[in-house]
Amino acid sequence: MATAAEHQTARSAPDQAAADAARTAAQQSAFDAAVAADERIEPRDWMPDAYRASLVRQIAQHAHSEIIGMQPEANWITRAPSLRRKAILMAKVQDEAGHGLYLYSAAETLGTSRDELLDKLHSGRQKYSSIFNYPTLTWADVGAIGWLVDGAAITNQVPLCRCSYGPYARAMVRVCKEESFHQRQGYESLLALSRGTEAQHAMAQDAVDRWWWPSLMMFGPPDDESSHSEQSMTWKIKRHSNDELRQRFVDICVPQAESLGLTLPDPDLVWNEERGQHDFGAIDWTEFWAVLKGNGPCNEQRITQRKSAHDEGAWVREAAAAFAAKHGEAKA
Ligand code: BYC
Repeated sequence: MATAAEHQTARSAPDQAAADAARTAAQQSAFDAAVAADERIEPRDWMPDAYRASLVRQIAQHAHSEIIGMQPEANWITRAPSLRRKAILMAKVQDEAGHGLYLYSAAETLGTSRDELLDKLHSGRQKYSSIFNYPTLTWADVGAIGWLVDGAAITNQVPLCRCSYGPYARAMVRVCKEESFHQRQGYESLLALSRGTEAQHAMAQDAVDRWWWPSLMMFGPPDDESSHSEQSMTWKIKRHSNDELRQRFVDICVPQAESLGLTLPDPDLVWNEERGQHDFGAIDWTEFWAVLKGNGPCNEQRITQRKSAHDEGAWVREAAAAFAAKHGEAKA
């Protein structure tokens, strides 16, 4: 026979479940209302598990792109053609490390540690941008990356300054300011080459020929193949679709290429009077998916180098942890 206490428990369990369900429904409504009103969701606010997971996925991929993105450009630091160019390039590469730091910190506010994310990057369980799996063959590639890759990044990231998740949106404000400087230095460097000798002009054109299409792929798959866009736009993580941002980028680049005296490698690129936008040629999505699967020209090299940099930096992390422990003891 059940005791009085057992009766009490049996009675209260369904009540408890109903109370929990009502609380979750109220939290969900408050979250939906905040998103609809363009308010920011902050780390201590209630949020749906799927919203948190999608943010961690996107922020992690973004953070990984920043630190892997240091490699192709760092390749040219020792061979920059002047002290001025070297100083600018070093500052830019250092900025990218800083962007990684802001982004890993934003992911930490969602309860995911940097160690965990790096582990997923190193074991291939998380992605980084496809663009960084292409090689930097000449000095002009540094200019082309600044102009096109940072230009694409700005086009994609300015709307992220209005992302519904506060820490990510605030990190993006500073990142975008720095990316603007990066884009201009790339443009200026390419302009110098384009107006230089015939060989320098040809080098600039060759770099643009190689980086144009991969830059368009940075915006992600076409809308009808983008698995996350619709939900991310409902949550106001993303404000525009992949195709919308890609189109915006093409329209921005065409007049800039003209000013640079360089040609964009697309015979189908033409102004469409009716749409008020440029039409452009078909993107090779087979190449994009192959790069994502790990079969780009530099995938293996990038991850190998990243892992060895991580291993070689172990002593720094140990020293920092020992210092923090000692500092903590002294305070106590
Ligand atoms: N590369 O449903 P979708 C930079 C993945 S670097 C690799 O459209 P979403 C910089 C996507 O993750 C630029 N993967 O996804 C640094 C998803 O796979 P999972 C980095 C890509 O998230 C140094 C699947 O394809 N910027 O700034 O709605 C120097 C389906 O895609 C790519 C950012 O990361 C790609 N290009 O939209 C210079 C910005 N595209 O996760 C510059 C923040 C798609 O299901 N991120 N995938 O395994 C975003 O805005 C969005 O995540 C994306 C993709 C637009 C990239």
